[in-house]
Amino acid sequence: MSLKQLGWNDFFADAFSRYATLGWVPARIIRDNKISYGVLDQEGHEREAVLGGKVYHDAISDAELPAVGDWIALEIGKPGEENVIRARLPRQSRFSRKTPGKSTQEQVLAANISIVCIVTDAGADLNLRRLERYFALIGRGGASAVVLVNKSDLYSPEENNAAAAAIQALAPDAKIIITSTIDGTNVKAIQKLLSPGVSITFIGSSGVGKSSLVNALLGEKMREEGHVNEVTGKGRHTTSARELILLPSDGILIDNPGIREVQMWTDETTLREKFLDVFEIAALCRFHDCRHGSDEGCAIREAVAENRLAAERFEAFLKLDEEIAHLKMRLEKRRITLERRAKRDHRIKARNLADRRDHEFHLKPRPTGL
Ligand SMILES: Nc1nc2c(ncn2[C@@H]2O[C@H](COP(=O)(O)OP(=O)(O)OP(=O)(O)O)[C@@H](O)[C@H]2O)c(=O)[nH]1
Ligand SMILES: [Mg+2]
Ligand SMILES: [Zn+2]
Repeated sequence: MSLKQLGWNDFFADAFSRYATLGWVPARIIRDNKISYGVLDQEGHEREAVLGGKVYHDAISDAELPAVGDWIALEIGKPGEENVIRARLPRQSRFSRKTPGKSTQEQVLAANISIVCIVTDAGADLNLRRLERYFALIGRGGASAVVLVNKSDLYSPEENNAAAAAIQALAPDAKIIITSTIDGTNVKAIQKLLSPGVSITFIGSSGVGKSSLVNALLGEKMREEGHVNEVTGKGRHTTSARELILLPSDGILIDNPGIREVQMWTDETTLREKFLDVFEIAALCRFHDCRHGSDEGCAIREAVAENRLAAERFEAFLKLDEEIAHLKMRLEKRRITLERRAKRDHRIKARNLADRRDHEFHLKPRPTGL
C-alpha cells in the first residue's frame, strides 16, 4: 500500500513537510473511538492513537479536532507507549453538519472526501426538503454530490425514475443513480466513481442501505481476491461508528451511521434487555450459578441443541459481561473527555468575555477636560 492509495497528494505533502524533521509520520484517521482514534499509516498498519495535548488545546471548536478522513502527523510511541497525534493537516474538503441541539457548533462527519453519496429510496425515505439540506451541506464542504436511489427492487421503474427526476430537478449538477444491493442494479456504476486515492462517504437515514452498498462494493473486490469481510455482517445491523475502509486498488469508502445516530448501546440495562429471552431460558438451568459451559442440566445448551436458541445469540450472550465491562470503561472515558471539553469551553467563554470587556472599555468616551 502507498500513501497515494490512501488519498495522499502534494497538498498534504506540503503541509506535512515541517513535521517530517521531527520524526513524525503521516497517517490517516480511519475511525473515531471518541477517546482514541484508529489510524492507518504508510505501511498500511492500523494503529490506535491518542490526541496530543496541543492539538486538543489549540482546537477552538470541535470541528477543529481530527475527524475520520483527516490526515495527521503521528508520533509513533516506543513499545508499550501510546501513539500520539501531534498535528492535524489542513483539510481539502469536508462534510459537516450542525451539531444537533447546539445551533452554532459544527460537527465534521468526514474530512478530505471527493464525493458524498446521499442514499435514499423512491418510497418512504424520499424527502426532497431533507435532500435540499444535504445538498446545501455538501456544497459548503467542497465535495461533489451523488444520490443513490437505492432499494430499486422494491419499487416500479416508474417510481424509481420519478424519484430520480425530482431529485435531479433539485440539484441539476448532481449525479443520480438508481441502485439495488439485492439484485445488484448499478453497483458497477457506483464502482466507476471510485479510483485510487478517491474518498467517498455514504450518508442518509438509518436503514436505507449505506452499509449494504459499502459491502456490495467491498464484496466485488473481496470475491475477486477470495476474502471475506463484511461491514454489516448477517441481517440488520445498525452502524454505530463512522469508519473508513480502504479498497487498495480502487479508492476509499467511509461508512456512516444513519444520520439520526440513534445511540443503541446507552447503558447496561438496554444491553441486558436485548437478552431477556436468553435470561428467561437461563432461569431454567439446574444450577442457579450455571456457567452454561459444561455444567449439568444447562437449559441454554439444551435450547441451542434443539435449535430454540441460535448459537450466535448464545455466544453474544456469553460475551455480555465482557461487553458491559467494556461499555462502562468507555462511558467513564467519555465522561472524562466531556469534563475536559467543558473546562475548555468554559475557558473559551471566559476569554471571550474578557475580550468583550476590553472592547467595551475602549469604547467608553474618553474623559474630557484633560
Ligand atoms: N430490498 C432491498 N433491501 C435493501 C437494499 N439495500 C439494503 N437493504 C436492506 O435494508 C436494511 C438496512 O440496510 P443497511 O445497509 O444496514 O442500512 P444502513 O443505511 O447502513 O443503516 P444504518 O447503519 O442504521 O444507518 C438491511 O436489511 C438490508 O438488507 C436494497 O437495495 N433492496
Ligand atoms: Mg450502516
Ligand atoms: Zn446453563
